[in-house]
Amino acid sequence: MTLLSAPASPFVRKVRVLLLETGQDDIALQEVATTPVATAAEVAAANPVGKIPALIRDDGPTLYDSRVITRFLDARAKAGLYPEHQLWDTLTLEATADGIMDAAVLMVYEARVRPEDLRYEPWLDAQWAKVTRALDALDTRWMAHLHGPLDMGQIAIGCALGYLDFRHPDKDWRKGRDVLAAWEARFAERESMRATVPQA
Ligand SMILES: N[C@@H](CCC(=O)N[C@@H](CS)C(=O)NCC(=O)O)C(=O)O
Repeated sequence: MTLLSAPASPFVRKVRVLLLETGQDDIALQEVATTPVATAAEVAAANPVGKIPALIRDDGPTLYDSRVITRFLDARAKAGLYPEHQLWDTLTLEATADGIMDAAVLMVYEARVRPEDLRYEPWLDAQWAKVTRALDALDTRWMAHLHGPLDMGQIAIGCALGYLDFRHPDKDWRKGRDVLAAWEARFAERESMRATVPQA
């Protein structure tokens, strides 16, 4: 199987961390360069909405959207990263992480892809407001879950926070969030996280 990937993508990183955590080393990574205004041909062929990651399978149709791929690979390894007893919490936490990534990635596209005279500052501010609301929710609702046994919600949050450091260091997401920052510092020490630090 082949994973269409990019070294900076936080959504791809979720899949790569899961692969390392579950010892699945039989999946090839194929790096692609794709943006909303220049979709790579292999990405368009694999995923009609033109996004990575996409998992091209030998034994069935291509899977896309990181949440579908991680669920598939977790089931394949019988790893239990979507534990039945707290499934809806794990999925909601993963959705929170994906929402942070969506907003943070869109902010990068706004700055890099959109011509300067077409940029709209209130839109950027609104994306960042989504991120800060989600971070506040982590602080108030999710810390006990984050400190529990490893699951896909934690992996996704680790990747989302890592992406904020990578692309939006000036925003200083740690400010006023000491507990979350301490959790992130510990989580970032995992071998799987160290091996997948985003690269430009
Ligand atoms: N919901 C998707 C989001 C994936 C996503 O936004 N990937 C970015 C790279 S980080 C992408 O492929 N962007 C290209 C585009 O938006 O056309 C997932 O979880 O896989």
